[in-house]
Amino acid sequence: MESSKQFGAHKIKIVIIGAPTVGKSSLMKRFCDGTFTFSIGPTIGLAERTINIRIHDKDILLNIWDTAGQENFRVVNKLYYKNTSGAIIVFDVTKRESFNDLDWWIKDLTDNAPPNLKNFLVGNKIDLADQRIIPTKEGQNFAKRHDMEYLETSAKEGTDVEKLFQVLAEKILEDKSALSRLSRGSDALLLQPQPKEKAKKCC
Ligand SMILES: Nc1nc2c(ncn2[C@@H]2O[C@H](COP(=O)(O)OP(=O)(O)O)[C@@H](O)[C@H]2O)c(=O)[nH]1
Ligand SMILES: [Mg+2]
Repeated sequence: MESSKQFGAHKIKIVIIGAPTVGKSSLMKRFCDGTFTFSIGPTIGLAERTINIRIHDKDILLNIWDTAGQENFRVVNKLYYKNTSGAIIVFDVTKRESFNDLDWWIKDLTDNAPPNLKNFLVGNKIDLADQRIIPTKEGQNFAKRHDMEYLETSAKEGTDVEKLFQVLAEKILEDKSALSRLSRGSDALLLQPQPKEKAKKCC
């Protein structure tokens, strides 16, 4: 009997966390819709989107969770992190406080998410070059200390946003322990293949 795995698409859950206004929703919107809005606001937190991407000829459903304003009160609950395979931890390169907040977010992730995640540290808003406070090297060093990948993005210009989601999904798929979680968790269903023309569309 042929395995249904051959015909299904893996669903991978990732979460986006970080201080308010660093651009979490904007990164998700840029990736899912290819657009940018100057004021998104916490009330229109995008909650959860699923997008079909292809990695090494495999259809992958990337399920992305965005906070809906609860980060203002630092009360992201366990459900948010449940069955996640990776996290994007965002700071704003023009705001020192958002960089200082990273320790809190990493602790929240470690305390509440499954172990062995693939994580990316992201310095967003690099289009605001003249307002930059956090140098690339500082971001890189922080990421290295916490065993994370590092990338700088602009949700406004679209710089490296696609790369961020794509590479994170690739790293998750490469990791055997993350993959075993995929086939165990309730978020890790093997789904029917998506039609090709639907690739890169949120549902
Ligand atoms: N210049 C610039 N502004 C951005 C960027 N990303 C987000 N913003 C703006 O920063 C504000 C907060 O963005 P939002 O995505 O709501 O942040 P969140 O609270 O982390 O979800 C909004 O006014 C966005 O338009 C970026 O890359 N560059
Ligand atoms: Mg938001």
